[in-house]
Amino acid sequence: MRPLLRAALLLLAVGPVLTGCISSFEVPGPEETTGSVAVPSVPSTPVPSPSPFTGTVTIRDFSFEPGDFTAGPGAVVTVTNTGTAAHSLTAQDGSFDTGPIAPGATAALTAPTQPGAYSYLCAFHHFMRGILTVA
Ligand SMILES: [Cu+2]
Repeated sequence: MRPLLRAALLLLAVGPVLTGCISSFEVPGPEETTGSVAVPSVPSTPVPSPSPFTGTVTIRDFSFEPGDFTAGPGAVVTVTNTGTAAHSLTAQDGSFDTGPIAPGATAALTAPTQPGAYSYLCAFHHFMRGILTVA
């Protein structure tokens, strides 16, 4: 490609972008005057006190990571299945159950409100086990 033609094409590509930037600086949006900061929404945990575990349990083929974890009463735990088979995170006493989680899918698990240690397993693979401690 000839250098002159190349420069002209570059100018055509960049020109509208520069114009857009300049006009947006001249006209501030109404959201800039409110002072509030939008935070990306994460499922809020209706927990009366801060929970020591606020993260995510990741299911791999075939284990929970972490298998043993602690959550606050009623805390919402995100369970992500990164494996290639469907899994679940199911309390042995039936107090919580994500139901089947398809490969690549995410489920929300609400911890029991009663403090204690809850053994859980995968309903499909009973050798996949862990303990959710509510404290
Ligand atoms: Cu499983």
